[in-house]
Amino acid sequence: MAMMISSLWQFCFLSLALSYGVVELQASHHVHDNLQTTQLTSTQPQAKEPYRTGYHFQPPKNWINDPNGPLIYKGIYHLFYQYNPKGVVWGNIVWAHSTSTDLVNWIPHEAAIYPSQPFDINGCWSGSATILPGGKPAILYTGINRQHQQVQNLAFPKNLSDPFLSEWIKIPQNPLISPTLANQINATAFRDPTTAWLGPDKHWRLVIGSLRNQAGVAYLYRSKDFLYWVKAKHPLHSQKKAGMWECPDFFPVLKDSSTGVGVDTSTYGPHVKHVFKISLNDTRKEYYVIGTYNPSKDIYIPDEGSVESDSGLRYDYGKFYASKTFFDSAKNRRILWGWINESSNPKSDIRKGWSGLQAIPRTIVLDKFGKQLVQWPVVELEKLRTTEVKLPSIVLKGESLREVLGVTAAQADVEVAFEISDFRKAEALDPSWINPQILCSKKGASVKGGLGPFGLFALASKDLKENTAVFYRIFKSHNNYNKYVVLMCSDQSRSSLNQHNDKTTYGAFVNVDPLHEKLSLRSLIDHSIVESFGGEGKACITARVYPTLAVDGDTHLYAFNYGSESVKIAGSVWSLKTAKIN
Ligand code: DQQ
Repeated sequence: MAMMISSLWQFCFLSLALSYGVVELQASHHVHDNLQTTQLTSTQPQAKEPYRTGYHFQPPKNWINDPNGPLIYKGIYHLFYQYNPKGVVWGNIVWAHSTSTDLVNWIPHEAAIYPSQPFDINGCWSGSATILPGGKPAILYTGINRQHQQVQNLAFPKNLSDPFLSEWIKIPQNPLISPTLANQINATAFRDPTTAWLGPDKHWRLVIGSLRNQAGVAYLYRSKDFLYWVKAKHPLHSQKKAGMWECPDFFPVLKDSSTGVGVDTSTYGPHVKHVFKISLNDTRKEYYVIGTYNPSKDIYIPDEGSVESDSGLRYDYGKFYASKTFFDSAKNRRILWGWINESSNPKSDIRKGWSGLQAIPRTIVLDKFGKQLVQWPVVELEKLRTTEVKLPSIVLKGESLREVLGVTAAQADVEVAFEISDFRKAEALDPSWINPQILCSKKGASVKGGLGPFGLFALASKDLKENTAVFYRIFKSHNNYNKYVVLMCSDQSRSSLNQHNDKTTYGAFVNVDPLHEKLSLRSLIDHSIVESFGGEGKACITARVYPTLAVDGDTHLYAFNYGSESVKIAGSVWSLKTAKIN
């Protein structure tokens, strides 16, 4: 039953402490040869392990990374993912497999694709699913062959009447696409085929990520029959000095986003734009561009100003990598999956027995101005909501803090909006502050301002010694004083008393006009994850944290305003049930 909590708001003032510096670690799948078969001796999941999540996708134990080949078949959602069956660090990679009817609760199956043939004996790496005309699913994936070359292989379900698609057969013609001397493709940088799409000539196309002379490259291949693939003369896209492009994704989005509907990958025409996304191996960041695709000529042109470099758009400005979308034909929506990797070292991963999770699947559409994408957790997640604590509209005075009581603060869904009525105290944005992450690191949650910081202390200990702060600051634009720039930050510097983790602070500018719009914030809090959606999904930041005090029942949630100007806050917080996952 919903519970009014105005009486439950607790009020106090806080004195502010120092800001913290940035520590940027490259947390990714490094190769630890000596640890690849190291796992807990117990076959059971670590039931009491405090960092296990309640509703994020993860197997009971071991290493996971990229989401692979998501699809829907006969009403069942399938998620495959990179998995090490023998250990807690990356290695021995297979396609593990789980299914769901609601994208929230998942049941495990045997690995769908695992090394067994000369063309994938050293690993079954990432790839995608394509639903062929007639509804038959096909999986294209990268195999690491005997010579340690990256080649592209095809597999089909063994039994199409099995909605769980439990067994997959690799076709005897594999590998279908190989690096050769003639095509001058780097054999150790040629991977992660996309979902294929049909062009107007009824020929299939797909893209494979690569590296050529330090440039990131998305090689385009065409095929009449899905078996014999020919490399196109020109890549679909490339970028100088970008380094290896992993896990490319290429898909259409409707220009008119008002219905929230998505479209099949083989859709083109004047009513759609095309999104091209890459995962940058060198920085472990993802960027996407929005542009126009001419399927007759296979030319893709990003819109003016749409770049896949440092100033480019990202799905998520925190921990989120190797992502992939698929078209959910049952509900006409495009869904995005992404891998959240750990911020801890292999030693602690071995201790906890697992490493890596998938972010909550998100619907993804073009924003109404056509300049960026907007993401939102799939609506099915809301069925985990239990107790609702309504936050009636109240004014958070400057330098104040209020606790939200009556929810399970370690496992919650927060939806709030902030309103500002007086903008005079907004600080001017220095023209040199172009990098939001650096700005958030300089101006962490404890640095007082005019308009902001205001937001949430999630996964907080009672005394706030530990907290993951998700907040906004509003600046006056330096070139137009009637305009305001909204900065969203996720400050992990105090997320844990344990000093051995990556506590990088993340940041993003959010394209919201706070003069005329409410500034919303949704945060999915799940023990060791805070996945936040700012400006109704215009900027997302995922934090991976390991509190030592703010664990389970000792976890607290606060709303705060450390700016000198008051802000209004209103919304709801729900306790979330635990999903049945694997
Ligand atoms: N992970 C896979 C590769 C991909 C990388 C190997 C991205 O196929 O390029 O596990 O995280």
